This record gives sequence, C-alpha cells and structure tokens, in this order.
Amino acid sequence: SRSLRMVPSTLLVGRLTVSSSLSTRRLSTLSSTLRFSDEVKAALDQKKPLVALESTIISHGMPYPANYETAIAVEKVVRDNGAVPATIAIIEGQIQIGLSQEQIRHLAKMGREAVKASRRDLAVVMAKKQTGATTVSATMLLAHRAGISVFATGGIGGVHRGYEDTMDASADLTELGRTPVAVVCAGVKSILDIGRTLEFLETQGVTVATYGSTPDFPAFFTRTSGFQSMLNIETPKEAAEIIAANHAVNLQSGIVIGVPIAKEDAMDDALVGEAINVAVKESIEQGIVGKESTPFLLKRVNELTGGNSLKSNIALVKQNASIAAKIAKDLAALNM
Ligand code: PSU
Ligand code: MN
Repeated sequence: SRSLRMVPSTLLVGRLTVSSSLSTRRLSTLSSTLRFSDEVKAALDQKKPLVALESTIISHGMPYPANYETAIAVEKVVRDNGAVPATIAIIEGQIQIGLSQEQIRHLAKMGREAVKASRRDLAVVMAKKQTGATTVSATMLLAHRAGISVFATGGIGGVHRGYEDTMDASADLTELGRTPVAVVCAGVKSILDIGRTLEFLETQGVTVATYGSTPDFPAFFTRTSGFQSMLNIETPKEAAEIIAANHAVNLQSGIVIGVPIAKEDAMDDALVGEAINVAVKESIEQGIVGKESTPFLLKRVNELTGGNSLKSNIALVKQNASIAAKIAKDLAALNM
C-alpha cells in the first residue's frame, strides 16, 4: 500500500516477524547510507512517479562525450513523459540516488576509471570510498532500497556464450530473481546466449515480457531473437498492473520488460551478427574474462560497426526511458 512504499520489502516482512525497534534502527541506518538528490527526495515525498537509471552504461557502455549527452537526454525523456529520473551511482563511497549534471559529467569523463559495480562490489566501493558506476544488478537493489520500482536501461547482462565452460552468467540475472524491480530494456544482446539467458531467468522466477505485439524477446540491436517471451504487454497500464500484483503478493523477484528497438533504428541482422562474432572471437583469443568481458564486447562491436551500433544504442535507451516513465506514472496512479 501507499504508506509502505518507502519501506524495503525485507522490512515489509520484518513488520510481521521482527520487532519494530529493529526495523526502525535498520531503516535509519539505511536512510543515512543513501543520499538523495533534492529532485528525487521531493518526488519520493510527494509520491511522484520515479524511474531509476543505471550508471555503468555511462562509464563502461558508451564513449565520451556520447555517454554524457545520452545520460542527460535520457533524464529529459523521463521528465518529458511525466516521471522523475533517478540516476544511481556511488561517488567517493557515497551512494547517490539522483545525480547532478556535474556528477554525471564526472562519471562520463572517468569512463573505465570508475569501478564497474555489481552487487558483489558495492560494499567494497563504499568502504574504500571509491567512485563506482552501478550495473543493472546494483542499480536494481539500490532502487529497491530507495523505494523505486521501475528502472530503464539499454540491455541487461545475461548468460555468456560458452557458459558451459566458463560459468559466466551476469549477476543481473540472479538480482532479477531476488529484487522486485521492473527493468525496461531492449532485451539481451546476441554477444550473449539469449536462449540460455531466458532459461536462467525462468529458473530464477523472473517474469519476462515483450512490450508490443511481436512474440520474440528482443535482441537489443534487432527486434527479434528467435526466442519467445512468456507474454506480451501492450500498454503501460498493463505493465503497471503486473508490477502491482508482484508487489501485492510480495513476490520479491523482478520483471523484465523487453522493448524491441524501433524499426528505423534497428540494425541489419547479418551486419551486427558478423561484428558480434568477430568481437566474441577476439575476446576469447585475448583471454578477456569476468567483469571485463561485457565492456570489451560492447566497445569492439561499436568499433566494428563504425559507430552505427552506438546510434542504435542511444535511440533504444531513449525509447525505453519513455516507456518506463509511462509505466511509472500508471503505477503511481494505482497507488503503488
Ligand atoms: N549491456 C549493454 N550495455 C551495458 C551493459 C550491458 O548493452 O552498458 C552493462 C550493464 O550495466 C549491465 C552490465 O548490468 O553491463 C552487465 O555486465 P556483466 O555482463 O559483467 O554482468
Ligand atoms: Mn560475468
């Protein structure tokens, strides 16, 4: 219900089973750990719709200055569609929910100097007072702590090709299994194994939908992947109702809403497929593993497509942000 919006779901359970003094103590520690921008704080106080945005896409996902310009443009798209953007990052050890323009520029210029921070890295980045850009997993969990349940990005991480040898599956997937945030994205890049990614999400209990009427779960640069979602969502209201039901039953797991890239922004299947194959081959030859893998592949695909993939990437992030804002608006109207 409305009054519980700011309370993380772990504490929701705590309301039933743990003494209230413990809950209060945890809550006050939490609120001093998260630092809110004035805009985000006001939106939370006034129960306005909010959309969380990640920061690894800024530091590791795109080159400067396109990363800075895109981050600012995406925030504007969220505002223009009636919601308040909350870009999340860790600045010198301090978790920030909502960044100033200067903080966004700082992260954009830092690029790969910033720590790419997933769930496992969070405590270390905080304790060592480092500057960290949050991945989908860390952004989801921090958004949830802050009481934000809709999140827009480009693509989520997934199960890497060659998983049977490397066991490399993104922490985004397990986070989706344990954190009730809806992630609006353009699906999963075919640098990854899309079929295995969807199987992993099913095992994790994650609701996976395609926005619109095409049956396929989208493949980021292209509208189809050859793999189907479990359902189609046609309107923001329909998405909001599913999110509300997820909260109502305290499911504590996430939702992926895959929005196919617009036809005019989509890339040629064969062209991008070839670039991806080359990039994956190079990453194996160069022994790129672990958290370096995804940024390496993104950068090489950008280079190999002569910057065309960056254009598609920027267009799809904006589209996702506009749909996420509309979903957040409808969710707020449902009093969630
Ligand atoms: N996919 C993209 N752009 C990105 C990422 C993924 O198209 O910027 C980033 C996101 O922050 C995502 C992270 O959470 O990469 C996944 O990294 P890994 O595969 O190491 O879990
Ligand atoms: Mn990985």
